[in-house]
Amino acid sequence: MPPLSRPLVLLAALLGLALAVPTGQAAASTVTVGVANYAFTPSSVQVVMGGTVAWEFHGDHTTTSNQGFWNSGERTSGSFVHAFPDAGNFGYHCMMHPFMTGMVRVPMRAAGRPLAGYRLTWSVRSSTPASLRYDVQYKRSGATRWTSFRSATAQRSARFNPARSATYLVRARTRRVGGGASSWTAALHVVIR
Ligand SMILES: [Cu+2]
Repeated sequence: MPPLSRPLVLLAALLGLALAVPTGQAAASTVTVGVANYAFTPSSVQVVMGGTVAWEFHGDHTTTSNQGFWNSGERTSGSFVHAFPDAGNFGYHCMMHPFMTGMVRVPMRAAGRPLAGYRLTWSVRSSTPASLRYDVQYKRSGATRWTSFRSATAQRSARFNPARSATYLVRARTRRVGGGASSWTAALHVVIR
């Protein structure tokens, strides 16, 4: 390698690293979780709406949603794949070893601009099944109380453009009709001008 190219390689490596940090933190479309040694590894994962989680079994366990969204049943090998089209934080456990717990985080989305408002999306399904509904809340940054934006709605996205200029936090969760709800997503920050 010519000596002058070396700083360039270093620079490229540094730039690559800088670019890799946000990419690494962003939600992936497919994530693999190991089920072995009485643990889910990693125990908390994030996927984009519409992404999938594949649990790979090594030993006798289950992956079981805390709210009945999915249940692999007992498995000793192979993988169990589940899709996550809806926003929420979905806790789960192993039925045989309740101390084995995990979380799948599925963020909601906001697309838009401060002056034009945003389209919030909390599900990427093409239709909402009768068994599912969504809750969406917002609050101004610094406010203590959340305000309902949509409650038990079958809507999967909506425009968000409040009259008052502020930074707003928005969050969503998915509920099973007649059953439990996921935990709320992490708050998404949107600036309205
Ligand atoms: Cu187990």
